[in-house]
Amino acid sequence: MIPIQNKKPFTLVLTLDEPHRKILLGMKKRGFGMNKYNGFGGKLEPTETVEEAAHRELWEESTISARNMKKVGLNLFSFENNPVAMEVHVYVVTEYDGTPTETEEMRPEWFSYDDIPYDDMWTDDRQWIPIMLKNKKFIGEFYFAEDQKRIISQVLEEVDVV
Ligand code: 6OG
Repeated sequence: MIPIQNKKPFTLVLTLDEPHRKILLGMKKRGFGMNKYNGFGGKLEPTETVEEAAHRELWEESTISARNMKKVGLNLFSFENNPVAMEVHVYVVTEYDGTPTETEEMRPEWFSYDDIPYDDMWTDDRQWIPIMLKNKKFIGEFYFAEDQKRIISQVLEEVDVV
């Protein structure tokens, strides 16, 4: 168990085009996770709720505005020799306004559910994204080696309520 004072909240939004079985990912152009595809998200501003932050980050990084948003998962990421864990709240969006557009942080790109670029993503993603795409909810805990690639230990469960 990771003590609560050492967890920092983050958001992560996956936008799905369900009729066409496509997922919107962004190539991260800078900062933590640079050169990896991921959903859109980030840290919370001091006065916002997690969901408000999820909407704002999606807008700031892809220029789309979510019309719906469903909480589907919670991932706790910790790294060897780093006392602060990331508590990442995962949301799915299926309806939005606007067109995904490249920003300073992200280059958006649609991928078929059958062609998700897991080799260019965080190592944990290939484990929980398939659960999410089956419309299931999950809670995960991943402890990474210092190289930020190898997962030393993990727990991942499907749940009814996140
Ligand atoms: P900024 O530094 O851009 O927020 N994030 C992760 N996402 C996945 N899929 N796997 C991980 O495994 C992750 N660690 C962090 C949370 C960082 C963004 O990256 C996500 C945030 O959306 C370790 O503010």
